Amino acid sequence: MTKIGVVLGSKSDMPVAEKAIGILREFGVPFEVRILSAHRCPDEAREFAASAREGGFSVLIAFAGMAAHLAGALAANTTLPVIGVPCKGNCLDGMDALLSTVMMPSGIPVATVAVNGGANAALLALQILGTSDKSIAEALDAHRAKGKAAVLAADEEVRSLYQ
Ligand code: RP5
Repeated sequence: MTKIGVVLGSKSDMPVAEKAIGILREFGVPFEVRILSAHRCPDEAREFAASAREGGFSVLIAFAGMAAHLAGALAANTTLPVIGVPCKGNCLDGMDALLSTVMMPSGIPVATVAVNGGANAALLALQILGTSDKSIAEALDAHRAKGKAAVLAADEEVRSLYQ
């Protein structure tokens, strides 16, 4: 089966990446985790992206904070779908990373999720794979059904508490 690439700009992005890794484990989809900075090791980041398709990857998820150029730098070197996750740093509430990730020039798209949106990044990657893999599509339907059941159970609880 095809793999998802989980690429972090720094080890310090791991708490956000773990949200994605948890989802990918839950779905049992193969993935690989790398730490490759667009700024501190640009040659290695470029080489990874340029060889990702032949390396068996179908989608890349990039986690980076501050001047978050990792998703864009990967996208510049592959036509695989790249999902960018802006990570909140110590200042500016993640707006720095959000704008750096989302404001890509025309021709080089990055599908950007919310600041610290690791779970949605994994789900979006799975949805991309689910366009051609029926078992992943069915697992996504089951995941949605679980989310719906949790909300309806919470609704039932508050209604009984506050009637
Ligand atoms: C970015 O700079 C990384 O993705 C990280 O979010 C941020 C800070 O990196 P460290 O100084 O913690 O390694 O490139």
